[in-house]
Amino acid sequence: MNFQNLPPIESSKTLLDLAFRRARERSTAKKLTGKWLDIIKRKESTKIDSIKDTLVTKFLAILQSFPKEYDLSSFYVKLMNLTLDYPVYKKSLASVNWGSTRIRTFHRQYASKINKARDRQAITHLSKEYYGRISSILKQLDKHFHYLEKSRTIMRTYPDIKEMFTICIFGFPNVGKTTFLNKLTGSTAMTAPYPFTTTSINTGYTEINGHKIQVLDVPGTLGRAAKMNNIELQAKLVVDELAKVIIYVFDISGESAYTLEQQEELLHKISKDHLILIYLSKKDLLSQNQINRFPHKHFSLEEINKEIELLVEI
Ligand SMILES: Nc1nc2c(ncn2[C@@H]2O[C@H](COP(=O)(O)OP(=O)(O)OP(=O)(O)O)[C@@H](O)[C@H]2O)c(=O)[nH]1
Ligand SMILES: [Mg+2]
Repeated sequence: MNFQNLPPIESSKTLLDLAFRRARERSTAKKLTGKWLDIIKRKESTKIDSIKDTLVTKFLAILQSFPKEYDLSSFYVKLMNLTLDYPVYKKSLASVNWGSTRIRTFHRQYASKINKARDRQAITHLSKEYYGRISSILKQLDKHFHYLEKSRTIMRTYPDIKEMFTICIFGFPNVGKTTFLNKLTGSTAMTAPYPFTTTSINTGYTEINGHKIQVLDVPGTLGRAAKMNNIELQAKLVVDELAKVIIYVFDISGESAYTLEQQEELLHKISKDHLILIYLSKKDLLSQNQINRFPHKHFSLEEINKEIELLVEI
């Protein structure tokens, strides 16, 4: 599922302004002839049709493009539950559906009443009543539109994950995770000499012995259990749910500002449930002595490739 193309959601006021403006334009577009009362009826009918059409079309676009549970893999359902207030999200979509039905019902009722009206005053009165009802529906929907728009901005940061053998690159900020992703997969994700460069999950792909492999570079996490932000939550879910192997990147060059002990603590946390391969980055900045003193078994890029080759065959 590609979450990048979800349409932006306007406020109730913007939608109403648009619907009324289009209605005015449509009702004055054609010069009508015939009996005076019929002309008024046709003008008003055109307006109320146009308002219904504009709004229902907009609502349908929302309902068709915003994902529902049955459209998604369990990973994305969990991701939505983790990063959104999922019951509120579902209620907001249900409310848009309710709004669409109400607008069509009112439209049918008022179209019929206007058609039967006998004088200009009655038609004007009915039109005003219809506009009032539509405005009231839109007012009730405003908070739901607002929540869907907020959800959209969160969903836009979701990674485009495929169901295939997945490796995660993990570690503290600025240790060289994205640089390693680029080396492993030949991708060109952005790297920079400061922490938190990667603000959403980078994906790269590589092929080993005919097996396609997805490599996810998750943003530098500080491994805080509580109060994780949206991206940290995504990172944790990716690691917990998808990773067959984690490549844990250590930086002991002093560039990343985290001590060996801090990096070991995070490694310890994730080691319990995962298969880990340690990669020592920035070796060009280290002396042979420093490398020798590093207390963990670590793998070069070529060795990591070989290990993955073995794992993917299993
Ligand atoms: N000298 C040297 N610098 C490296 C190496 N690997 C990464 N760097 C540098 O370290 C800095 C951080 O690298 P990134 O790959 O952006 O680090 P990251 O872990 O993805 O950082 P965040 O996304 O911010 O968490 C960049 O300036 C890289 O050029 C390396 O092997 N040697
Ligand atoms: Mg990065």
